[in-house]
Amino acid sequence: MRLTPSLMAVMAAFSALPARAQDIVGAPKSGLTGFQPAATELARDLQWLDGAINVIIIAITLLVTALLAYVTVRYNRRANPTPAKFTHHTPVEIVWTIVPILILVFIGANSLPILFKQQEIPEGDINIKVTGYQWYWGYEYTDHEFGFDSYMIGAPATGGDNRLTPEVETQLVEAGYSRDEFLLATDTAVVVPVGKTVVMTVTGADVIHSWTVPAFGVKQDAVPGRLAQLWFTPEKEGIYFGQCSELCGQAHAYMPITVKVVSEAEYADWLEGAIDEYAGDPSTLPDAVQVAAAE
Ligand SMILES: [Cu+2]
Repeated sequence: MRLTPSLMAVMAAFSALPARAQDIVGAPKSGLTGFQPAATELARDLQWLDGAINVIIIAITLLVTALLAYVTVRYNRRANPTPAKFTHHTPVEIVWTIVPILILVFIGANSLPILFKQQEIPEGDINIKVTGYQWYWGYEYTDHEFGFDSYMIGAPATGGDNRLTPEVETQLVEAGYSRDEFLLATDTAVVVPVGKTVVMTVTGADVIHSWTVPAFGVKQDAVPGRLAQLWFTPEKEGIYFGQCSELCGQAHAYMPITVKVVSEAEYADWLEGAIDEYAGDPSTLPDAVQVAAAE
C-alpha cells in the first residue's frame, strides 16, 4: 500500500461525511437494460425523447417489413404472372413525401428544445471547474477557491493497480461502498446540494476526456485548451456515478466520477470542511464567511 498520510486524511475526511448515509441512486445495475433513473429535468427529457423516437422507429420498421412481406407474397411471379406496367401513382407519392416530412418536423420540434435546454447554460448556484487528466479528474470549486483531485478507489494513486484486490475491497467498504462499486467509486467526490443549479466548466489537461453522469443526462467532452460548460439541477439526494466517455488512453476505464447530492445543510458542512482541507483557513475566504454566517 502506497497511501500517503495526506491522501489518507483526504479519504477519511470525504468518506466520513455523506458516504455511509446515502443511497446509491445513479449506478448501472447488472442484468438490466435501459436508462438509470432520471435525476434531473435534462435526463427526463432525454429519456422521453429516446422513448418517443423508439416508437417511431419501431412503427416504421414494422410498416416497411409488412409492406415487403405483402408484395413478396402478393406480387411474386406465381401469384401475379402479368405485372401492371404503370410507373407513377401521384397520391402515393404525395403521401410518402408528406408523411416523412411530418415525422421529421415532429422529431425536430421535440428534440431541438431539449438540445437547447442543455446547451443554454443558466446562472449557476454552484460553479465547478472540472479538468480531465490521464487518468483522473480534478475539481475546483471556483466560488470558494479550493480544489481537489478525484481518483478511482483501487487506482495507483490510492495504492492499487486498477484491479479488485482484497485491499481495494476494504478501501471501498471504508468509503461507504461495496465491491459492486469498484470501477465507479472514487476517493473524493463532487458534492453538490440537492435542488441547486450546478454549472460545470469542463476542460482537459492532456488529451480529450468526457465528463459524463448518465442519471443527470450530461456528457461533455473535456478538450485541452478549450472551456465547455454543462449544467444540471439534481432533484434527489444520493450517490451518482459516471465514467470518462471519450477514449483517452490506457487507463480510460479507471477514471470514474462520483457525485454526492446532499441536503443544503450537509453541503454547507462539507463546504466548510473542504475549504479547511484544501484552501487553508476558511475565515480568510470571503465566500466561506458568507456560508458560515448563513448557517
Ligand atoms: Cu478520460
